[in-house]
Amino acid sequence: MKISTSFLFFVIIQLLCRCTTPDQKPNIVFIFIDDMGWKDVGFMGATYYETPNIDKLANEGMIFTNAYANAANCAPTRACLLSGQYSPRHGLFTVAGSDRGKSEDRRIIPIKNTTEIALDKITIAEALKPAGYVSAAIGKWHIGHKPQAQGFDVGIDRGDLGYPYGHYNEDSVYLTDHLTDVAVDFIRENNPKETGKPFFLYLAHHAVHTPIQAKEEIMKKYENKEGIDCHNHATYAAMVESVDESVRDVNKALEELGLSENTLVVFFSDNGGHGTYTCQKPLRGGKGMYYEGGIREPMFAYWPGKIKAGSSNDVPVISTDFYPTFLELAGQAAPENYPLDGKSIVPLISGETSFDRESLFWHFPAYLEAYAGLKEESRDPIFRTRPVSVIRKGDWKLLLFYEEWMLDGGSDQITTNNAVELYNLSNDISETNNLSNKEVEKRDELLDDLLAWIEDTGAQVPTERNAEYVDSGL
Ligand SMILES: [Ca+2]
Repeated sequence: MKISTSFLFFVIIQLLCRCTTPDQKPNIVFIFIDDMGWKDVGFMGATYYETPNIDKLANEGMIFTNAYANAANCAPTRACLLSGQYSPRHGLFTVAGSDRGKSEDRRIIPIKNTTEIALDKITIAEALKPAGYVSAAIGKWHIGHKPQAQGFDVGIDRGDLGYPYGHYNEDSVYLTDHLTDVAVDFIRENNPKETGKPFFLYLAHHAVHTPIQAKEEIMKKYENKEGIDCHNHATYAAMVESVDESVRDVNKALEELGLSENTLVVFFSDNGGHGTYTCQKPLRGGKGMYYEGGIREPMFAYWPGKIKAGSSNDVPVISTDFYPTFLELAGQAAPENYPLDGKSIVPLISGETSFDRESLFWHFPAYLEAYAGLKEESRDPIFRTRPVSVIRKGDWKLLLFYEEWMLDGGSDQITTNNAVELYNLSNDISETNNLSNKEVEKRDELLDDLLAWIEDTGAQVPTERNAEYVDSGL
């Protein structure tokens, strides 16, 4: 076998790194994009959107093809990720009120939403503190009490930088660039080689969330480029490209400081892409829906020398997994008497291809009104979703809709009340073939597991009929 000189060099460097920094805990850089869909990046197959820097890191790390957000919209996914808990435990189910849309269109009374993580929750920043980490939350927070009240040493959101709304401040500085600069400054000022302390950087961009605003000079390129299917919005594409530049600049800072070999970089998004501007075909739906397009996310993990370059993993993972993952990397035990719903993915990034976990769950006892785009992909044209709980077990996915379940006879009428949808994702990733009346055994198995989980977590479920509802004949 011929061993190349570059490989030998790589091995020597690895050995040197290990010899010189035996106790160095890894830095963690979590790059969190807002509303970026599964297919919105090159490494997931996009060709209209250009993300060469993101793709480079993805292809030199491990791509996760079945990575899920805990929810189909912003705040609950963030709350789950930062608290390490599924939404029934913290009550943050949605953004603002759970009763969106018109009352006359809602058959059932949704569960009241909480808009902030309680201070007695132990966030990942609080849990990492005993391991000596300096933590920064830069960018979108969205879950109440400031990051500094939840264990972060640094917390800077757009309000602090002069962006009351939108992606430009009054000096015409673009928010994605601004947040990147703040993140790079944090890395430089907290270089572990100087401070002796590892860092956890939670860089949560406001891009590519509405309002869709981008930098003129990038936009021009896309205006002259032919779109493909629903990937054709020049401004949106330019927002995506600014995110790509951010990843480039953050990684460049790590390289310049010689930190790459001791830093895990994770790239992730909080929910599916906005149906008005993009789509995730072949996945069904987008932001706000509990079909795959609303919750499956682009994700990679990059760590040169530790994570095998060019690898991919199709094991289902979910945003609550990051908390125990980061704790394991930090060599820090989980907080006592504090349930964590995720599972460390360290074995997966280390090369294992299976995972001892049966199922993933979602609970969304709320309404999200429809908006332009993808209306034909939701269950009905009025709402992106109605109150629903979801389980994915193996290749199977079941959605339980509470209006029909609670008001139309529940399990007694299950074959006719349309309360349950069952899909086999292995041959129906687009969720077009509802098998709930064909694969009855599988349906009942998943339904039993889902109901048991609802009971275990004490999840509140909607039960009360809405007296203001008017049957529109849908
Ligand atoms: Ca979002």
